[in-house]
Amino acid sequence: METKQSYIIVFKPKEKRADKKTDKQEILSKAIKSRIEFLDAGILDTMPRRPDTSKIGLDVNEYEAPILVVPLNKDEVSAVRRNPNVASVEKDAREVFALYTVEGQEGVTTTAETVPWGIDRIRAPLAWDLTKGKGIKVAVLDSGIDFTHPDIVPNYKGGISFVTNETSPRDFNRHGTHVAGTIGAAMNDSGVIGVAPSAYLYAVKVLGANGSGNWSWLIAGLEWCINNGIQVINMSLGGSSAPAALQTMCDLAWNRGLILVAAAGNEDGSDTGDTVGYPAKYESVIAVSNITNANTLSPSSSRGPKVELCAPGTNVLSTVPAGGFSSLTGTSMASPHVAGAAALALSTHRWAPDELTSNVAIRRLLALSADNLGVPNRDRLFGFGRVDAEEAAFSLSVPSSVPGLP
Ligand SMILES: [Ca+2]
Ligand SMILES: [Ca+2]
Repeated sequence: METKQSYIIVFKPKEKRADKKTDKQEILSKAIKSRIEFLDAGILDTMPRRPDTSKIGLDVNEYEAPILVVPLNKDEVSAVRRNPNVASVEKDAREVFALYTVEGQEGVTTTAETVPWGIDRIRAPLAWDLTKGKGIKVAVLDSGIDFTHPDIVPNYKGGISFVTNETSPRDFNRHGTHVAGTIGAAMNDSGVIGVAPSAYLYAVKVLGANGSGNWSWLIAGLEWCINNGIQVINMSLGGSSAPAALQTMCDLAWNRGLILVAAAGNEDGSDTGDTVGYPAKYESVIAVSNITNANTLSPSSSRGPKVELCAPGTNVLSTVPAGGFSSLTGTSMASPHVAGAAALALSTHRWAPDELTSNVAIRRLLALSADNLGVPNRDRLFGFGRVDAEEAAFSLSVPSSVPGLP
């Protein structure tokens, strides 16, 4: 039997299809002259097992993002590519990676509750009198979260896994738990404290135990966020290239009002080059670079014109599974500082008029309140500057436009 591989098919919007009447699953089975069994990505949480998309199809059923993930052989790929209803056919691949580089200090013990240096540096504690982010829904698209960790338990509100063979959103790596702790480790007299210590945390597992994931899992995870009332998405992950389908889904989430924050990548590069990866590079996503305790760019951080903000990402202390704590380094550790700041800003503005509470407004607030580093104004190392959680939370006005931002 000819080997099949998983492909991601994006269909043209229904009004632009040659065949406007026929459903996309139907269009596909006509094109390849066989039937494929599909699972609906939106009802996966009721399934006992995760789908293996090398064997079974996955239907991402969004009107603005009609996507199927299906196992196809070479002839079938050619047939689908020729179909006038189809916008793109791209190989799914396990090319999404957790973006931490240096192995930091493991097994750190905290004697009293500790405020990690990055939380202080972005001035989050100064916002806590006014808000701790309670009720703001933040999704960690990652390797899962250890929801039994004492610093996570108070804020964990649920999750889902899109990883084949890993039904539970529990973290079997440690990356996701570390990222979650930076966003929202609880204020509970022990362990550490996150940027938004009362934010609601959701584990959307799109990376397996080894820290890598398929593009299709990330796409399905984004759809879950759109349909489950998530307000802020943190993606401490990515790759150096990505299928167009990922942009389709990020853009849809942004257009539905979600704030998307992602690690710029750990590709270093020259200060004039562009090494920002995907999804960070999309216009719909806030790309975050990694600074050290000395407010310099980490040598390992990606840089480029799409870097929007920078945040502490070097020797970041946070939670790891089994009730532990570790220091890790990478843009993976920087991104959740910005996601947490977004949660605080959303929280303080929640009763304000729409022009202050939309994702567009919060994004502008984060950029304008950032503390400049490097040369004046936006640059390709630090973006608009180091995120300032206090100022973003307290700002009362948002300009009608910011150059370079939506
Ligand atoms: Ca704590
Ligand atoms: Ca600057």
